[in-house]
Amino acid sequence: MKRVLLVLLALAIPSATVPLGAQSLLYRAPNMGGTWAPDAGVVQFNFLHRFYVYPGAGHFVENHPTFTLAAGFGRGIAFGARFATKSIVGTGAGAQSSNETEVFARWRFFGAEGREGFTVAFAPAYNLLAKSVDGEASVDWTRGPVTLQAAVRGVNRELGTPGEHQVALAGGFVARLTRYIAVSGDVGSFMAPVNGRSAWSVALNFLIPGSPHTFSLQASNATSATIQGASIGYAPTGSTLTLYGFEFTIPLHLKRFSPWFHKPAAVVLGTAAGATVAADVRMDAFQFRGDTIRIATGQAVRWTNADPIEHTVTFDGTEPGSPPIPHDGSYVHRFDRPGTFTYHCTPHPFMKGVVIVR
Ligand SMILES: [Cu+2]
Repeated sequence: MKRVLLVLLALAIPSATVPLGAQSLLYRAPNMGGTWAPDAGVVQFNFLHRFYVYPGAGHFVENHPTFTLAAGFGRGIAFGARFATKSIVGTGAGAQSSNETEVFARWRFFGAEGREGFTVAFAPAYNLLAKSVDGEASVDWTRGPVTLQAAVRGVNRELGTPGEHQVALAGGFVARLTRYIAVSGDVGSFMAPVNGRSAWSVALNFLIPGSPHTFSLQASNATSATIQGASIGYAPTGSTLTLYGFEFTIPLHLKRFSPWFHKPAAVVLGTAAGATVAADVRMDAFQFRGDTIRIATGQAVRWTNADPIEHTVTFDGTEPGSPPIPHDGSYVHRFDRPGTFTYHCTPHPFMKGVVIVR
């Protein structure tokens, strides 16, 4: 039993490390760009949603979402965009809109997200609302359960001000309490402070077991996750104004979508072992079509799965059954003794059939 547990543990560890190439929130504080670059062939979609509840009887809720979409091209290079629909970066002088869009590239030229030691990345960006060339240099340092992060940000035209050059500094940390839960926080500020409005955040982060997804619950005073948005708070430092929210990270492996474009090769499971295939049974719309089949001893039956999900042929007696049969796959089985062989589908036990062998 102990040995079984050890084997299970050994299997669990690699799966827990899956999100490392996928901007895990267990390795990045909420307002930090970090050093992540999706692996080649992976599109990363992050949904950050923060909201502010106005005090008073109305409890009016103001929403501040930021969508991040980035594609990995290998060698630590990613291209992406952020779109924030209600950014305070878009208020004040020079603002036409609260819709803030930032396009960026990131080159992680040293280390890897979540690896022990230092990781370094550079991210040039362009903020379309501010018409500003921005950039961020990020360093992460990981040792065991702790990751420390630092960033230097340059902004060519700061929005919400007369559009001056700006430099911001930011720092954050992540502490992993377990393999699945971490706490994180950060603070960042423009260095020629505008109303002293530094940005801060704290978060409780979760890896969703058995998935590549991470989720966080956050409090912050920043209204967008762009280089500019993550460097400025919604209210002067020292005020109690706090936005609450969450972030969800979704890596999409493009090869998962290949069935959209390529018909997968038909899989044939089992073997007739030289016998004649005397009957065909289609698995279609969660039914075995031809639910009673009559064959002679030494003949074989072929089941073909026409459904887009997997089915099995699992005998109720001692006759060996099939592994999961994929879409368009088939399973062939030879019956060497006479009898009545009832069977069902393991994932869908209401699917039933009979083979009568004379
Ligand atoms: Cu089934």
